[in-house]
Amino acid sequence: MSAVRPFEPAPAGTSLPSLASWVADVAALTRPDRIQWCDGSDREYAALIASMAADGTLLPLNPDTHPGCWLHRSDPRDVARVEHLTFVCHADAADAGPNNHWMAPHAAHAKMDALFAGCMEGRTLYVVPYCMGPIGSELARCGVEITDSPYVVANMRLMTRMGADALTRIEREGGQGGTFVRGLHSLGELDPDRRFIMHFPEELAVKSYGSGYGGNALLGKKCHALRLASYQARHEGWLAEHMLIVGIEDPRGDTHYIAAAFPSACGKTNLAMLIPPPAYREAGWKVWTVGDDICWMRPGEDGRLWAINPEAGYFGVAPGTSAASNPNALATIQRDTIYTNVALIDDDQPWWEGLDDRVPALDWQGRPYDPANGPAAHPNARFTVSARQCPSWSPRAEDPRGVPISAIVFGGRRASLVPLVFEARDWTHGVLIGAAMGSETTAAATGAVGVMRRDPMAMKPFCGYNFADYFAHWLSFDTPGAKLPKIFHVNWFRKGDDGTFLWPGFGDNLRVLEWMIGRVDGRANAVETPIGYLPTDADLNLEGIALSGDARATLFGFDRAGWQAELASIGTYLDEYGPRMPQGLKEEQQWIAICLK
Ligand code: OXD
Ligand code: MN
Repeated sequence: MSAVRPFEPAPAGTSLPSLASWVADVAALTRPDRIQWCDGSDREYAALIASMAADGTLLPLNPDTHPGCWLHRSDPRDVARVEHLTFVCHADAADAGPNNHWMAPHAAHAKMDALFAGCMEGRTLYVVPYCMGPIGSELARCGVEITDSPYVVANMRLMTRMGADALTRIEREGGQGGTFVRGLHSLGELDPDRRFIMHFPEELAVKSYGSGYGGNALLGKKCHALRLASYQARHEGWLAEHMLIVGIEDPRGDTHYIAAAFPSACGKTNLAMLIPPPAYREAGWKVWTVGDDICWMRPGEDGRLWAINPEAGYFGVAPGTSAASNPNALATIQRDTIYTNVALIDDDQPWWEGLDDRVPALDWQGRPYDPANGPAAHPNARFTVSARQCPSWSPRAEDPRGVPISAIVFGGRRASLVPLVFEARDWTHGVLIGAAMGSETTAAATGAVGVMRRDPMAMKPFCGYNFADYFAHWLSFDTPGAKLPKIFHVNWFRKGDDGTFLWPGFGDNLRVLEWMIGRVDGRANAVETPIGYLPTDADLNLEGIALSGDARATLFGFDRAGWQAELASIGTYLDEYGPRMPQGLKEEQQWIAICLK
């Protein structure tokens, strides 16, 4: 055992008294050996990487094929988000809603502080100031994460604007009475029985203990940019959403920005980095990636919604990423990338299921690969990389004003019933479509995979307050003078009777986006049905893809009996929220149910 060192108070790494005293209080509780204020420099990143390489936290990958790339192997009990251990601690349980686990703030603080007591002995406490969004943007918001994990610090550097500039903004805003998100994280013992992710929206604070996994530990991402930000956004009149942002440039040079919400591991990164089919490329279509996971939107003076991606990097799912599914992602992660829980080829190249037909040598736990042990890469294996490395990266991602949103897309994995695409009649109908979203669960969270659950706006694990109030907040954007985006629903995952996917997906999804843009510009046709406007197969450009008559009928069809049952189930779901559920949404559901009779 290492000798107990006398505690040294934090050197004043900031001129902001509230930040200095918080760091000192945390240090007094957690008793680290040393405190490091992170400046976000290349030198600091290199030193962090070197220390993790020295103690085996990171393993070097093949420097010829993957320069600057590293592999981290997680504790096998710590590989995904833990929704059952994630709490939203409002003073009043009703404010958290049935969509969240709740604990009273005083009880949650007591529980967490007991875990944090002395937990950093022998470790370094890193103070990580960060900004979510371009540093100079009014839409951006700042936070400080305290962590004892150098892996978290290195990932935060890739995923956020982290370091000295963020600290300057925090100090300036603090001096003007502003505030910042306080995130406290420790790896603890990585014991699942001593693991909790607690959010305190009313205090703009997070306490996360016992996990090093991205969604639980990189506190700028899900904890700040979604759970706390959604709450903050409601009070400040904006939206914090689990959405990608992609720019679609047509052959005339006009770019429409689309925000799309899909549940975790349902292809947001692929859609954000889509490569147009050959004929579209030749015609001059281009795709620009602004963000792949989170979108903050606010009405501008012109009445449109303006959006930023609060993140600066991608924390993407590796399995399934290939030259066919997402060549841009593959090019992005060829260098300067941290891989987590992927397998290795015998020359230390990273590998995962779906990449290619090479045979891995070691699985994600470092064991000689044996198919009897399951997949070589963990199904939720990840890459962390700076967004700027993406060939389709949009310079507008740095625009402090953000980008104007033309269309919002909701979607999930639905093997049956839900057609390829349909359009909401108006904003209220669109909010209902988002509220009713359903999807089959994936490996991004622990628990059963492939079970259909309602995941409104893909925010089920991420909304920091009662969904009923959240839907009311969405509805409130429909004001006189607002020029709101059109709302659509897509389903790339419809299956035929033989269980195979009917729609080719990936680059061909641009055909669907082209129809949406046509609808936004008033050029494309659709048929009105009780569930919204549907294109016929003649309204989309399907040239060059093979779709049988049956596939067309299913993808563009509308099954009245099936939708009657779906609307009844949506009604039951909305009722779970009791009288807080906005009447306007219930009336919309009832109206569609009547139209379906
Ligand atoms: C993610 C997730 O990591 O949604 O983006 O789980
Ligand atoms: Mn996500």
